Amino acid sequence: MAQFQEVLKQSALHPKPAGLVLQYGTSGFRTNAKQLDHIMFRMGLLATLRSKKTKATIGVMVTASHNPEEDNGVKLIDPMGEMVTQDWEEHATQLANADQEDVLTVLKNIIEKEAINMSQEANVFVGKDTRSSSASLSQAVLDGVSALGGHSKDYGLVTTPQLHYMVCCQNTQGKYGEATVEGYYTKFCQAFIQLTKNTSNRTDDQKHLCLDGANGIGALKVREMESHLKKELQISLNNDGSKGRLNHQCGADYVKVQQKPPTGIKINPGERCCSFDGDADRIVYYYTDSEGTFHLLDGDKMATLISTFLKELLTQAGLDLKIAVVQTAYANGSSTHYLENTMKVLVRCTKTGVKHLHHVAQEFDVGVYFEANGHGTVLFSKAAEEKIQQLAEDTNVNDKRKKAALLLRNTINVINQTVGDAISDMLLIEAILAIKGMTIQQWDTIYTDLPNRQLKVKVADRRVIDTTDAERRAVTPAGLQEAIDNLVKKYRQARSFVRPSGTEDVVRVYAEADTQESADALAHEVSLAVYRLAGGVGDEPKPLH
Ligand code: G16
Repeated sequence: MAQFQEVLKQSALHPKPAGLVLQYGTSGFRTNAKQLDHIMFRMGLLATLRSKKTKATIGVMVTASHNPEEDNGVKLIDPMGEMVTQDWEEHATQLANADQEDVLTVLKNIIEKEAINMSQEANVFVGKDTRSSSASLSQAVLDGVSALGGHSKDYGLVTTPQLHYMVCCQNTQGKYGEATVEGYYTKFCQAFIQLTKNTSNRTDDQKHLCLDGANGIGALKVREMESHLKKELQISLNNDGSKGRLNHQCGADYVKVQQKPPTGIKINPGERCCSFDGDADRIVYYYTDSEGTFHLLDGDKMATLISTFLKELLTQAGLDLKIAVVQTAYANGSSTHYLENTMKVLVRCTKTGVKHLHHVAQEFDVGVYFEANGHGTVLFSKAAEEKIQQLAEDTNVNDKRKKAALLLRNTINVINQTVGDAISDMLLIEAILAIKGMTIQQWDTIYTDLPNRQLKVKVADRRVIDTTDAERRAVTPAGLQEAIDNLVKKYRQARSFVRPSGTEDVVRVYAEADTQESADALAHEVSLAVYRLAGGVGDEPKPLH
């Protein structure tokens, strides 16, 4: 076939470095940008096949999100805007690692296995973040699409959730919104303005938000969006990319892991602030109090605020819909305890990666899912949306129920249900705080986090660590889980687990306990156990204090 000849020809222009093996990780391939050209070309090929198979538009986002500037990566987006399915992740890994001369064979195997009709049209949307490597890497994706005769649309610089939104809009014939960045701003900002319009006593302080854009794409897009907010939200934008480096001592990951404010930002006591990550799919909030103490409100606090708000509205609306919160092992023990015991909400735990949380959240009428790192959103089942819509239009219900239904309807419209989205989450949180007349300090006191610490350990091959029970227990290497269990016993209210990262070449260590000193000591001791039992490289981990 002429198409295959073209693939062969083009593939030779995007050669794979000899011996390089990469796995499809937590959210696609991710490593130093210099090693990714062939991966991008091949993901262009794969997205074209996926489009032919699903008879729908597929998305390819070039970004390494929270990783350092010199890394890059790729995320594949399925027709409804969700992450690509797990069986296609396997195809992706095979295609990515095929030797140059085997690319066609692997491609043909996928075509045969998936019974793809090669005469079916294909359509692929491509987007990229602000990394300097993203321009040529996204061109490699476009080359892959055209080599197989697919159509593509290059959205250029967009946030990851914006591209998810575009794909969903395109495949639902505009029912979810218009597949343009303007359409995105219009949809979410209008819903925000509707939600906040009757919050009459909102002060200027409440309308003002300090934002750290991580020197990335989120900053550019917030600038673009500002006029749509009609001054109902006034954002002071810091780390907008004009000076600092992407994710360097700033951004949601830095703030969450380091538990301190980003550099390049002056925070007044009590001021409400938030940070986006490098591709604006994560957000965390924070403030400093009058004594200068830093307070972090992470994904768990957001999940709690949002689920409380939704539960109250559902009760007021008299709608019997099942709501659940989906978390990962990183969720602070206090948040799970509060949700289960005070809020009486069903809580489920999954492996790290929004792709896992998203699927579990789909099992409920209203599924609120958040990773502690600030990656999350809310999913409403079709039936739940219909019930809310019917009630909002019903002329025979009392004012209280009607008001709740209208608020719920606008809440649905402010949420990007395709994936966790820092911009949409920010608008949702700001609207909830405005409606509840709540300050960030009041939100913070809903429950008190258990002190915790996250560390990274470098090992020769992080795949020697295998986990079970939603990553809460290590199965290999031998003796590691036993060592962790013994260390945890030394501390009060303690918990710890380890897992190989799916986005960085490290093992992540998490520990929590009744005091910060204990959490730090436990995290360090568990890091040492990982270093010794899982083949640590470089210097032994040092104590934090
Ligand atoms: C990605 C995933 C998140 C995950 C994070 C860290 O985020 O989308 O679900 O929590 O990686 O994963 P890991 O601990 O496996 O490195 P992002 O924002 O970097 O795309």
